Amino acid sequence: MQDSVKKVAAIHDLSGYGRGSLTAIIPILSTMGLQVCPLPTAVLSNHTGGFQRFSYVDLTDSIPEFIQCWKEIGIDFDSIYSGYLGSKRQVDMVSNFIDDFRRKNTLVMVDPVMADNGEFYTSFDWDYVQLMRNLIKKADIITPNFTEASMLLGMEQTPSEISVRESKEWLYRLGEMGPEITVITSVPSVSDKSRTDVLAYSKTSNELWKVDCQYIPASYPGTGDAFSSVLLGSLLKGESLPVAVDLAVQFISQCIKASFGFDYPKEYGVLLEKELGFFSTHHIISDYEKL
Ligand code: PXL
Repeated sequence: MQDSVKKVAAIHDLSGYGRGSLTAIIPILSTMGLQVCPLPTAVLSNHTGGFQRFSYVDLTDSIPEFIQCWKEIGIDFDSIYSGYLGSKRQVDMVSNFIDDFRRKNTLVMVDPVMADNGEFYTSFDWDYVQLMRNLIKKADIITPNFTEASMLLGMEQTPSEISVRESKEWLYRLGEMGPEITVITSVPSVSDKSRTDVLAYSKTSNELWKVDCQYIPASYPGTGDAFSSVLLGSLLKGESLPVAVDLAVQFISQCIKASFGFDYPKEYGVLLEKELGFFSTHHIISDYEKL
């Protein structure tokens, strides 16, 4: 018998400080009324974006036994959501996990976490991009940022701007690589250099959507994980794609606005805890448009 709370297998690292990966994903999805079942890929003292150093325990060798226990329990997941992986070997493990645990209605989201602002995160490289190209074939939905999207498309340099025609082409080409839905974040806006867009494409309905975001001159690590979590949670709760994207943009913008006025290091992350109440109030859909 199914229980009434949907379950998400969340395959990400646990970074003890900095409000990224599981420390953002768990509170967000839980507050949205979903059960998060974490499959930790690595344990870090803090994320790798901006601190002097970090400690790192790669959990690759523990994963097979971990998954075997889940198989023995017989857990049925409503969603499988992967992000920051702890080693290249883990990509195959995630791929097999999807094959083993996917059911008819399981929503598989792959966030190809590997780069931002035109650069790889520490310890990612072009071999990893190739592995991600294979993994996204199995995804229902992918959520690359602008840099990751350009890398998946094989561009050595991430462009600093993009026309509407080119961005549509990016979405179609990423769709051809496998996923049913492609969502690209942090796309530089054509019409207004002070804004960024989130673009979404659904292959079956052949529709393209855009939600634009006010630019705030600060980038906080972990907001990509928070964005994808709100998007996934909203889809699992039955929202349409444009509404789910819109809600994710609203939540992230609110988190950034709540944090920006305080003077503390950006690598500590947005003040997520102050904004989780967002999910207990009704939201007006603000700003999506068809491309
Ligand atoms: O937010 C992406 C992310 C996830 N996990 C770790 C990271 C980063 C980005 O820097 O370092 C460990």
